[in-house]
Amino acid sequence: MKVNLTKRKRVARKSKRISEAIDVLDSNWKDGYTVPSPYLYPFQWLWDSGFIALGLSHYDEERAWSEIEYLFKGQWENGLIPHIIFHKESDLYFPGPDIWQAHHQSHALDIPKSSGIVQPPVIGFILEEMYKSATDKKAAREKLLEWIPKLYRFHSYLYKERDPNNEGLVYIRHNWESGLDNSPMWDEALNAIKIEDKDLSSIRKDLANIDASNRPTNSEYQRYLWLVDHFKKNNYIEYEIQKECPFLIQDPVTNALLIKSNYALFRLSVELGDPIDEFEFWAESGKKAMNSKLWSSEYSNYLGYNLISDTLIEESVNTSFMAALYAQIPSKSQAQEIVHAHLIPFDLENFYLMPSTPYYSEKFDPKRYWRGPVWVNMNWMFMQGLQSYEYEFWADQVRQDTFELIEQFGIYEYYHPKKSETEGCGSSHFSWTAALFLDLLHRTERVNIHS
Ligand code: 9WN
Repeated sequence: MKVNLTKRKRVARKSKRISEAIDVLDSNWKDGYTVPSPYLYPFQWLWDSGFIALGLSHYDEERAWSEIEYLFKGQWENGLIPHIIFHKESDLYFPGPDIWQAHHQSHALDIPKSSGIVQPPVIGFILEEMYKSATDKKAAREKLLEWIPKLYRFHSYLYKERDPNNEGLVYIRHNWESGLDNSPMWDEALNAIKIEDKDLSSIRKDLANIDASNRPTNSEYQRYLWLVDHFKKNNYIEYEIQKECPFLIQDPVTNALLIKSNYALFRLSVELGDPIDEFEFWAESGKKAMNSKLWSSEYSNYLGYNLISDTLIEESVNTSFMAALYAQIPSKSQAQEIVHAHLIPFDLENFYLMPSTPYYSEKFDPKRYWRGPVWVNMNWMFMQGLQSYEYEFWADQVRQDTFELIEQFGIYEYYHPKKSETEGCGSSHFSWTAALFLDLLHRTERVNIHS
């Protein structure tokens, strides 16, 4: 009897969250695209829109396609798809277009204005998912025919301009490009930037709504802006930026997701009858390079590589193996090492899977952004990665924890991982959490989503 009641309560809570998730996506919709958060992130973001489009595709395909189309509206002449597109004005976010000043560059667009950096290239594998579930395959094929060449230009830009030694691995030149903004992986490179201390609290907009303990620190933010300034001074010309950029890092997450997208785009190009072999070539060489250059058997993980100091970054964070498993980069035996090192000893009783930074790390900070909290997009990748290597038990644990966090604490940007202290952190009404919650329900429980 008790079991039934509990189950009934859970079902009620789940269906309440489903309608909340749809409300979040509806209210963050801006006539063509979705903002990640109504008050913290009021523009269109690259990898957010990928996850959001996938969630939308389960109940409003038209909006899902539009989400992607709006990203391409911001694509630069050199192929770069910016991490933020400022379609409409808003003074809720810093740094806005006036700080980036990217629209003055010959290879950028005047309208829409945008930032001048990228974010993880997720759109390739998102499009494959959307194509699989599309109800009107003919219309979907038409979109793909138009968009695959655009993604080809984006990936070509990455390999041509950001792989100076032709290794099959692209670099990021700003921590924001990784999507994992203040991960401890970036500390070493950022700390090498010498700055004069200046208080940014009056210009930062994030601190107006979010507790400072959840966000990057003042000195981190100063360094983020130093890099933006360096790009501006070099007119966003890649080879000029490279010359004196203190932050050039081969990041495991960016590369894993790029490889995943390359494989997906190769398969889609075959499906359309016009195979683009370069996608497969990039995917294969990237995979090899990740396993030879970035894999560390000491940490049973992929590490970042700092091209300035020419060393591996000795900072093993969970997000790296989560994305690598999703992209099926590790061999079976490497996957086994990952599970043995990071999951078998995991303290399931006290922590939710999977903190972004290990809870035993000195750098672990359970509320601060990418230095500890659980993020739904990373869990979503991790669960599928574990499934693909047939670690069903662990995949199920990740699935259950993700549902429990959302159902119990609400639709937040990220979550404090310690069970005795868990709460939703960062922004409430966060779009990708809502979208991937819907996708997970559809994917794992075959729930039909209706708006
Ligand atoms: C900078 C929008 C973005 C996410 C990133 C997340 C955060 C921005 C910020 O918000 O970054 O791009 O101002 O903190 O770290 O992953 O895409 O949701």
